[in-house]
Amino acid sequence: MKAPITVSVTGAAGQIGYALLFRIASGALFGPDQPVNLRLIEIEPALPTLEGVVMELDDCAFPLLREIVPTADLNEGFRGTNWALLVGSVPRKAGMERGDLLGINGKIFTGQGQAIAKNAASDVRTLVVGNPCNTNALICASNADGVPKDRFFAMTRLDENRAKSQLAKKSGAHHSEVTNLCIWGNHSATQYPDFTNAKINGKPATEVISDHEWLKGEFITTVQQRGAAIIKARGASSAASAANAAIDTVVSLVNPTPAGDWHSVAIYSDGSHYGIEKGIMASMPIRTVTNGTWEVVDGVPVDAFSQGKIDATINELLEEREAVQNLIPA
Ligand code: NAX
Repeated sequence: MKAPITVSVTGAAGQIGYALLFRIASGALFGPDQPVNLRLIEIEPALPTLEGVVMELDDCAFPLLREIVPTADLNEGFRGTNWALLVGSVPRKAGMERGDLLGINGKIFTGQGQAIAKNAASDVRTLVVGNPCNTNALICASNADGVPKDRFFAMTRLDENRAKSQLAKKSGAHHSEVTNLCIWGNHSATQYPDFTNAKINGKPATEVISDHEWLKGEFITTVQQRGAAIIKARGASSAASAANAAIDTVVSLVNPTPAGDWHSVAIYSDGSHYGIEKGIMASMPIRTVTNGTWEVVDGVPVDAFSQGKIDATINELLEEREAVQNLIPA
């Protein structure tokens, strides 16, 4: 039997947590022969709810699930962790400005970054889901002294999956036939789902879909506004699809990317790709080489239309960084 992989999940008693934990425990991240430990982190008031989730995990008797540790203590929660999935954050409340939200959540991620650096396994990788996820991930990475920046990621995979689904519906293809879909920039309403390089059954999406006005307009806004549309329809924000995207992200980071394709995830920009400034967490096309190594796919054509959209979303990330400068050690 293989040694277990330890996965820490913050916000474990929340709605994404509820959709995520049972899939991790059943083997969705690392396959059917890989045992897992779960370290579940919540704030004190949510511990009773978390206890109920733990009871349900127990009651599944998952063959792959070894240890479950529910805790409000960050040192305990990140001890020995190989994968930290940072889902928990404070939702935006009425009257709260964007800057307030950045500041409140930013403080959570300084502490979590420090605790990861102090307690996690030497191969730890961290995926931030809690919003504003790009800038939270930047704060976390910047406060995790000694952990290489290329081990931090922020989730834009839900946006990629949403975009693939929209292109599939429009073209009549199956969503599995849509490839090379990159989300650029921020996981926010400025994100750019790049249809200009997407392929459907190996052909450019712009050839398969002749309605270019739709691609440049409704397609982009549908993907950008999908989260809001789900809140309107369901009365609650996306949870199962977000959990699914977190699983897809990890699976794509531990398995080599199929030849010629890429996947979307926000990574720490080192300033050497696509003119994107150093020191922000920006989504771009990534390919995984081996479990633990990935690279930016360079040379993806960026036309003038795309460049305008990428500039807008990168500018937003720079503004967000400016707003939390005090939480990023020099
Ligand atoms: P919930 O409000 O259901 O759950 C959040 C949980 O986090 C709560 O149980 C809360 O007690 C916990 N929490 C708060 N502060 C914490 C802290 N300091 N340490 C540990 N736990 C803490 O939200 P849910 O629907 O699960 O969404 C979680 C986050 O994901 C939100 O920030 C949300 O905006 C974000 N999302 C990100 C997406 C993405 O694509 N990157 C898409 C879905 C989702 O909107």
